[in-house]
Amino acid sequence: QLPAGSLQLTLYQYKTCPFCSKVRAFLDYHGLPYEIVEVNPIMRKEIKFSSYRKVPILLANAGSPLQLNDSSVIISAIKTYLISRRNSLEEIVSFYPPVKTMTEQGKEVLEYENKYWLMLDEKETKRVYPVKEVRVEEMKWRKWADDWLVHLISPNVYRTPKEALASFDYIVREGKFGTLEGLFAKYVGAVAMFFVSKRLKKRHQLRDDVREDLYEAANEWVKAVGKNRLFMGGNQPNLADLAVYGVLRVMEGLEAFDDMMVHTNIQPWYQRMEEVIQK
Ligand SMILES: N[C@@H](CCC(=O)N[C@@H](CS)C(=O)NCC(=O)O)C(=O)O
Repeated sequence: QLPAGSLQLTLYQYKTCPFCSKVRAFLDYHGLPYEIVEVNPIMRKEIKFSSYRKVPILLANAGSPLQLNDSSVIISAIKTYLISRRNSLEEIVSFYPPVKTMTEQGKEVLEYENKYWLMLDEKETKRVYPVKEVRVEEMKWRKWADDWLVHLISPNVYRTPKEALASFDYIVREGKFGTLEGLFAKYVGAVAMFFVSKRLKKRHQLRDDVREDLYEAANEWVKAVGKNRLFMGGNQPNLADLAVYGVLRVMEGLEAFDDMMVHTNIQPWYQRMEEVIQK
């Protein structure tokens, strides 16, 4: 583990963004201190310094300043750095190069190679992943959190006009908005996202009742963890536990979250996650 104070971290985020929440869950669980810069989602002045236009962005200083983009790259790179001090953080980050790819919709996007892979040597791998299967499983479910679970959020939290308004009320309350801006964002945002969420529902082929997909996902996760361990990582969460928890957490306080707690088996695992992260 790191000697205290040797990694200076600044997280640029929207508080209610699932990718940012995932990074916070990871940093909090590992006891890494960091500063937060809440980004105003309308002007995004705070991240004008960056050519990468999304959040989260993590500025890391382990001797020299370095910008890390993409939640899964951030998590894999820092985790690698915590386990193995063979390479500088800069070298580790270079193992996750951005590549241009096409989405199914024909849109050009940046993806990061190897983003679920920790850059460990044989000895470190044995220590962290005593059997190969747990490494494969962790990667599979981290990817599932990014590629499936996150897509269930918008259709669920903007499902009805009332829910869309409640969601935006929460986003504005938690986020960084000017007074007028916030009022504007709340009503215009809620109406816009109500319609956008219908499009997202179609794009990701969710069922008509989007709750069904959310419940199924939650139960699928609980089933994957199984009855014989507290977390997917065993007695302690692994990166998949942290990812799933980080994503689901952004729905806290909203109807979709309460419904999920009532109608699925996820609560005991979720509470265990809350406990280990608060510690
Ligand atoms: N793959 C990225 C996705 C990040 C992302 O989509 N962030 C959203 C906020 S939830 C964003 O910044 N969107 C602004 C934009 O796309 O212009 C990650 O895992 O960090």
